[in-house]
Amino acid sequence: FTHFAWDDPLRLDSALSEDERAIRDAAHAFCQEKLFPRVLMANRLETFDRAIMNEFGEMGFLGATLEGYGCAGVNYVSYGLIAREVERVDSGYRSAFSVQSSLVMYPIYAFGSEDQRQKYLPGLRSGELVGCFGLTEPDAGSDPASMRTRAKKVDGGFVLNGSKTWITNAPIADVLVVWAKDDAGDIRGFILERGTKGLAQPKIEGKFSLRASVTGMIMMQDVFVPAEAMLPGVKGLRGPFSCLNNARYGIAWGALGAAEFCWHAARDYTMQRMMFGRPLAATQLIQKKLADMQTEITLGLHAVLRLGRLMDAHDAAPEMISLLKRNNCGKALEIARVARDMHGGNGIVDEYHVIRHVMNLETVNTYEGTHDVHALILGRAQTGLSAFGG
Ligand code: TGC
Ligand code: FAD
Repeated sequence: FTHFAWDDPLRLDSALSEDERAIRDAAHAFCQEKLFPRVLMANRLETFDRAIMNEFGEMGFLGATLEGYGCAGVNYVSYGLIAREVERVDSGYRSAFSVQSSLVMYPIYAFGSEDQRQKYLPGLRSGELVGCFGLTEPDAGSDPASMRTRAKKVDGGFVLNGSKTWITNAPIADVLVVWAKDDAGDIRGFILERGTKGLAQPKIEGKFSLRASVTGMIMMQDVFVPAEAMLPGVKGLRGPFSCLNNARYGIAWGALGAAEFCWHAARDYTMQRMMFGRPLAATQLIQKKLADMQTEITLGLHAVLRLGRLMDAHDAAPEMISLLKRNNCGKALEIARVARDMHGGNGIVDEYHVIRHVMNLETVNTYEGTHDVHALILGRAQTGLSAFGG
């Protein structure tokens, strides 16, 4: 037998290519040196530093899996490794990265016209433009098929009416990918631009989760867009769900980055903390908790690496993504809560960072399909029976 590395028990490192390791290491260094120092105050003051989008662009993170238009063209495993490093710092920063990449650039790339790609992708790639993705509505969250936003055909284009809520980056977005039903009742994607008459992008205040990410609404009152603003390449729920497949995959990696931070913090803290005359880490209960964290994170990472390999081989099904989005977010949230407990009273202070991850992971467990909605997707896949509606 060879050496056992406690922090990489099943050798994820050796399952990566040289390029993937280099991308991971560069992402780790950037996130620790540039993002980590500003997250405490950003979270405390509920602010998002817009310059981070340009820095992501300089690092080649934005739309990294896309080919051309200045994008890096890396594989899905690398995309996941970047998400893990960004979320090791903060889920809100990973949100900004994944919305821009998977929910804004991807649909323009996959379903847009060549003119739309040329117009938007270079600016989104560099971070000069910020995008957002409007699917959820006040009365249509888990069930986007029941959306009320309408795009009415008029001379030369469409008029959009409706509202979207809980939209990451909406208040700072220059480019808004909005999903609406057309006159035939089919869901279509539209690219809206900031400043268009009738369009408002208010901020949602008072979040106790993802405070370092800006979240808002998209209000549309008789917003006219030319016919060329519609994404020509997709019709129906397949459009937004195709984007969600990629974003959910990234979240399955990212949530484990947050979990790893909490695990390492709990280990370090309990090694130092003396209670009853010995380090907390010398007690059986604490060691069991550390072993559970190590086990779940290791299993989750190897599972998501397998999924990444399948995605790179164009051999992945959406249910595989549901399985790991659900499991890894749920496990990460549980690990963060236990790590918070292991820090005792200090665990509620933001300077220890664990409570911030606990609060963030509540959102991560909810958005992009809640934990229970993904259970229903998996239940339907194994029984053939849909438990969603009536
Ligand atoms: P259903 O009958 O299942 O499907 C309707 C049509 O869509 C197709 N489809 C998919 N296509 C590609 N990928 C997938 N994952 C797909 N899932 C479904 C399907 O084939 C069908 O196509 P067609 O051509 O036959 O019409 O539709 P349903 O209405 O029964 O769906 C049920 C359910 C619950 C699975 C679905 O509504 C769902 O997933 N709900 C969750 C909603 C959600 O995830 N919202 C996310 C909003 S965006 C967000 O949260 C961003 S946060 C980002 C951040 O800050 O990081
Ligand atoms: P609901 O759908 O009302 O669900 C409430 C509860 O009911 C959940 O526990 C759910 O699991 C449960 N439930 C729902 N249906 C069933 C059922 N059939 N059976 C049993 N239980 C059920 N959306 C976007 O479009 N773009 C974004 O950029 C975006 N960013 C977000 C950022 C943040 C910070 C947050 C909090 C949300 C964001 N969302 C975004 C919205 C997110 O996707 C939704 O919140 C999520 O899909 C759940 O919808 P809901 O909040 O309306 O909850």
